[in-house]
Order: sequence, then C-alpha cells, then structure tokens
Amino acid sequence: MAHSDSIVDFLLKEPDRTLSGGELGRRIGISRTAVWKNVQALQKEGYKIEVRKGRGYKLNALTSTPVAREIKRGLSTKILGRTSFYYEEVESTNNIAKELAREGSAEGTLVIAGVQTKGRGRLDRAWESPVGGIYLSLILRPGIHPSSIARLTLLSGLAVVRAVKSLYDLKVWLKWPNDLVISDTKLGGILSEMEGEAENVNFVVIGIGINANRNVTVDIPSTSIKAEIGREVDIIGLVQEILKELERLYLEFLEGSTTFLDEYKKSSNTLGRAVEIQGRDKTITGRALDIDSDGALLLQMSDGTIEKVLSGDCIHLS
Ligand code: BT5
Repeated sequence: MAHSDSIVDFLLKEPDRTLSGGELGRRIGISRTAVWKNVQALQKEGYKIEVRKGRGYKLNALTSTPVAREIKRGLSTKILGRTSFYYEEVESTNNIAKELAREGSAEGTLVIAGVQTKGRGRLDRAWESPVGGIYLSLILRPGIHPSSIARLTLLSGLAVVRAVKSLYDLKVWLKWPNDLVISDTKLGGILSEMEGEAENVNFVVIGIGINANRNVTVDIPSTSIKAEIGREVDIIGLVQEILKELERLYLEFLEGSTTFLDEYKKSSNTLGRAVEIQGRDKTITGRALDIDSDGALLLQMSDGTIEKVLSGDCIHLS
C-alpha cells in the first residue's frame, strides 16, 4: 500500500482526532518529513487535510477527484475497476487503456482522467473533455466474435442510464448507436474499440464520456447532469455506480443473456422515429423499427422492406 493511501486511511479512521506527523510516521514506518511530503501531495489531489501547527493533521474531507484509492473505496464490483489508474490529464483514456491491454493488463482495468487533451469520438471526431466531466475507459476481454462488440456499446449505455437514474432520478435516453441524451441534447457518448483477429477479439476498450459537472460548447446541442439537476455531481459515486451496473450487465451478457435488450429498447429515443443513417458508403432513410440482439438497427424503408444497419451516424428526422 502506498504511504499516501495509509495516511488517508489512518486519518479517516479517526476523523475527530488530529494526528501528529510523528505518530503517523511511526504507524506507517516513515519519517515526519515524508509524512508532510505525502500530505502535500494529497492536498494537491484535492483532499481537505488541515495542518494544525504544532499538533498535526486532520482530514476534513476526501477529494472529489476520481483518484484510484477513492474509486476503490466502497466499490462493490469484482472485476471492473479493481485495478485503476487516474491521470490528471491525458490525451485520451482509450489510448492509454489500449496500450495497457496490449501489455496484458487485466480485464476490468479502469483508466480515468480529469481532463483529456485529445478525447476522441467515433471516426476520430473530437470529444471535448474539460475538467468537470467523466472520461473513463475499461478493458474487457470477453472472448467473443468481433460481430458482438456492438452489443457491448449498448450495454455500456444502459449501465449509464441505470446509474444516473438510481443516483439522480434523472432519465437519460439512448440514441442509437452510442449517444447518451436528455431531451435530444447530448450528455455523453460511448466509444468501443477492439483489437483482435477475424474470428476472435483480444480485447475491447469501452470509453465512456459524460458531461457531469461541466457544460461544453460543441457543434450540436449538449447538456450536463449538473445543468439538469441543478447541483454538483459526485463523480466518484457515479463512476462506482456505472461500474456496478455495467459489471452486472456484462456478466449476464457473458452467460448469453439478451434480456438487456428489452430494457435498452425502453430507453431508446430512436425507435419509432423517422431517421437518416449516414454510413461510410451510403445514406439511407427509414423508420427505426427495432434493434436486434447484435445491436443492429432495423430500418423499415419506404417500400416496406427491412434493412439491417450495424453502424453509422443517426439523425432523427421526426
Ligand atoms: C461519441 O462519439 O459520442 C463517443 C465519445 C466517447 C468519449 C470517451 S471519453 C473517454 C474515452 N476516451 C476517449 O478518447 N473517448 C472516450 P461520436 O458519436 O462520434 O460523437 C462525437 C460528436 O459529439 C462530436 O463531433 C461533437 O459533435 C459532439 N461532442 C464532442 N464533445 C462533446 C461533449 N463533451 N458533449 C457532447 N457532445 C460532444
């Protein structure tokens, strides 16, 4: 355990006491100066540690920054987020997660950042990632056929819907294939990426971006949870809840369950609408009829035929 982790744990165990540097140092086996250096680092991470001259340290509040030790505290999952890495600033959490996955990092490894300087959407579009948002990526090793990965995008969206509903009683809708929206304004998005061979997936990285405490200005209408509920979001609590819900859904998915699909459909704001799907090669228009177990959108065309679409940008026309 890192010394800073021990300092937080000792201060947290005795919230009403002021613990001297000497006492903390003795308990952990480091010098008073080392204690002081660690306290300074913790303060920088956002921990409200009061320094009482000549007496010692008192913890007034934990940090709201999603550092690994706080994500882990009270985390109820068995796989997701058991190993986690927090960065104040990165280019893209998906890029780091992919590197870690290539080096063999365990399933469930979480990469989370305060800011992304090159956050990515699909097709290398930019994802605005200022401080105050949630930017996380998870490594999964589901051992599935590449064609099933679209389902993981749906599952991840559903996990966010469940988590935001349970913590904030706020309804998030899922715009096929990967948007999280509230009243047709974008709250977040999912970016699933995989590496593997034709028949087998080596790993999948699920990237989730959510405007939690910060609104962004982009080329489409967007919103944040804070703007919707009128108060600050507990980012650590929300991340833990998303991990809990996603793990539940993921384990069911691995057992072959497709029950999530009905729940997904109930949260879809695409179904039943006239839509335009802009694919790589063509754009088609039709009515969004259904979503199948592969995560594909079934479109009813004007001549009554059904087209199955696996990916593309979806524009709601009605
Ligand atoms: C997405 O792409 O919606 C997937 C976004 C995934 C972001 C996460 S953050 C953690 C992980 N690390 C990464 O680098 N990425 C993932 P797409 O459907 O292509 O939507 C991109 C479009 O959304 C942009 O072209 C803008 O129009 C809009 N946009 C950009 N930033 C936004 C934001 N913060 N909030 C709402 N809309 C945004």
